[in-house]
Amino acid sequence: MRRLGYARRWAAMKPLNQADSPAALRCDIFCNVVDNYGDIGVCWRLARQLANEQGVAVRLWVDDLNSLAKLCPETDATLESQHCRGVEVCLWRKEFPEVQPAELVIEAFACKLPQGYIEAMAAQEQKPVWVNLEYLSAEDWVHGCHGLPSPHPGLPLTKYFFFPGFTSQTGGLLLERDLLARRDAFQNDAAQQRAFWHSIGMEIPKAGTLKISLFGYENAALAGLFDAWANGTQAVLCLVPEGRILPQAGQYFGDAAPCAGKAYSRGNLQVRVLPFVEQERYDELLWACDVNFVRGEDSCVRAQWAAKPFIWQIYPQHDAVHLNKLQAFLELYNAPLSPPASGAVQGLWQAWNRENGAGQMWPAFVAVRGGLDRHAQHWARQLAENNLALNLLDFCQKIGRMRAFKIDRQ
Ligand code: TRH
Repeated sequence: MRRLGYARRWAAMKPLNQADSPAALRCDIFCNVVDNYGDIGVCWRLARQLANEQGVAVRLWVDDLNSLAKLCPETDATLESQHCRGVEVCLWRKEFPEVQPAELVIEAFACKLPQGYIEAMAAQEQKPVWVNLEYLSAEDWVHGCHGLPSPHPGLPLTKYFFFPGFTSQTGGLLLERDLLARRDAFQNDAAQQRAFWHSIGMEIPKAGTLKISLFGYENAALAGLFDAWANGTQAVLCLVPEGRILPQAGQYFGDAAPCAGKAYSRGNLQVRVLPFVEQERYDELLWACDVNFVRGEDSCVRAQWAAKPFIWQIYPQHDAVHLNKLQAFLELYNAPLSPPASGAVQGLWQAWNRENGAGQMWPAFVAVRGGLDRHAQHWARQLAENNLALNLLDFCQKIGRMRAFKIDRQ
């Protein structure tokens, strides 16, 4: 896929970033990459937003630069420290250097901070605000835990739990200031859409073609879903970014080595394999499609900002606890829907996550697409009122151990 030059666009931007000024708030974000791209995806997005929208001097400590390089290709995975898109990116090694802790310390997803760093935090006269940014969940218990303090057992430090979420009793979701305006501009501008399709080597698909993006983990239900699309009455174009589900997509068409650029077809189904693109470009794919299959955490949130019907493959956990998380979200998301629409979403999402019967559930889902479109737009507008980065900065000021700094609410 052609690069659209985000790096250049970023470099040309008027620097909102006050990171060089002595007044800039300093923030360290710690990211331990467990697997996939969700941990670094969330941290990288938050880091960019704090730096570029709020003028915060952000240092992102990450233990796997290769993962970051997938999301931000100008990252040099051989460097200990570098600046990318307004963020100081540092390799988090086991032997952690002696550094002065920042005023705001974000430990992502309960990764364990280096002991020396914790001691250095405790030694500061003005203790940093220490926040554990948690995983996203729609479960009710989150309301009671968001913002809770956890005093350190042996040091004069308190860590606070900060939960992203979908209601006003949570920390909200990551949303860049201009995202929804950029989305609307894209969706109302044929030239931008044409540029997107050209960038993946295609013309704008014919009217009436259902465009679907498919980002997911391995899923035994894929063949049944492909059958439903291939045998359906409507033309379907399915765009599959390179990743864990791709081998199965290739297998369906008898190709043991599917890769970016390849195309397949059967009946009414056309499949196109796309390269994994840098994080800022992934949104365009979601905006350009009519229905989006997403996974994990961050792509699921992006699908919600795209305001299109979507199907979420949740990150699988032991003892199927993820299915409770899935159901909690479904109940919240489906609440305003009519019974047929709610039943269709419930049916397809459960089938996709249980890896069984997604093809059978597809016709009911696609039949209520108009209502789902309207719901998705309303849902995105409602969620946009609860912005995680702003909430996080407000939270820091509220707990009152930090000097005053300006929060830009534009
Ligand atoms: O990669 P994931 O499966 O991440 C998961 C989840 O976050 C899960 O909660 C966590 O526990 C686990 O990782 C360790 O899915 P997620 O969260 O959607 O992250 C994918 C990121 O990749 C997201 O930031 C979007 C980005 N992306 C691109 O930048 N380019 C692309 O082409 C695509 C398809 C995705």
